[in-house]
Amino acid sequence: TKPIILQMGAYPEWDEIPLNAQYDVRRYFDAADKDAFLAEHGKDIRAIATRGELGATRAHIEACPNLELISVYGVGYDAVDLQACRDHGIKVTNTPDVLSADVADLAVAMMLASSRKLVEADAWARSGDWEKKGGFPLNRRVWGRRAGVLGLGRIGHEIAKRLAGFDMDISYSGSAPKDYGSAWTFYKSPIELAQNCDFLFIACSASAATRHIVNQDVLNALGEEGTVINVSRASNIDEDALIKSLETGTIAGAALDVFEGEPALDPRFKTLSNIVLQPHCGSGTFETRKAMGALVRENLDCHFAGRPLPTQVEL
Ligand code: 8YV
Repeated sequence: TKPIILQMGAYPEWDEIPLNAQYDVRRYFDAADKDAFLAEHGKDIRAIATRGELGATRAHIEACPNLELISVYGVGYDAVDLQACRDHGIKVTNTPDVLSADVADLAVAMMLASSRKLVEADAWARSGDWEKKGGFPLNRRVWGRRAGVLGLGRIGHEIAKRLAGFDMDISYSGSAPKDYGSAWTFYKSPIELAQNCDFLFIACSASAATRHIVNQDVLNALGEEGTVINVSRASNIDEDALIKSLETGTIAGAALDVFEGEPALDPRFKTLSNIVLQPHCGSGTFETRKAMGALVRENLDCHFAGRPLPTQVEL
């Protein structure tokens, strides 16, 4: 008999097919009455397959008394209640590394789009403004300017490597300096980092400790020439302070792939002109999503075969 797993959100067809071949999958996201569904299936569930943004709450976890593992499709596992996992001895896996380069590519694209006004320039050419009004208004250069990376982990390192190709002056912040044998400057505090950069990339993993790490003080330190680029989690920025800073010109702009309450955005984001919006698609390439799906299954398969988990999260 196949192990019974609870699936929290939809996966692409190329993941659904092998997952359903290997496991008896109970589709939580299809259930009309979620509580009744959990009450009926909870005791049979041995693993949860979820997505980064969906995670699993304490209520989900405690509704499954025979749960052993939560396999997350995503590097970020902040939406999983880790304390509940510790309390009940449940293992957690994620999908690190396979997505870092794609997320870094998007972060750099967002910097370019924001500074060189790609979206507006496309509209200028498309709408006929070019013929009617003449050349597109000038914008700010990217190369040679100062970049700060908050969180030089796997994704942050990929971002910094790419920015080096733009001859940027690169600094970073995090819990401790990293030894990459490079000339990148370490600043202990996010405020110092913001004071010393034009483009502030947020690439740290999200936890209670990093909640609103980019607050009003950090935005003030970034200043009116500065742009925030967030490819991590919305909780790493005080969104209200960010919106006010964009409205008043305290900072120059923002490029965001993540939002509080996504996919429903704070409506103020939709009216701001100094902002680039992305619908949480940093890892959204066929190549990476296939690798993520494969890793979700590999962790499940290893668990049920009694083999070491390839990418277990330390709890
Ligand atoms: C995914 C992510 O969009 O890896 C993460 O933490 O947020 C993204 O890669 C998401 O987890 C897919 O559901």
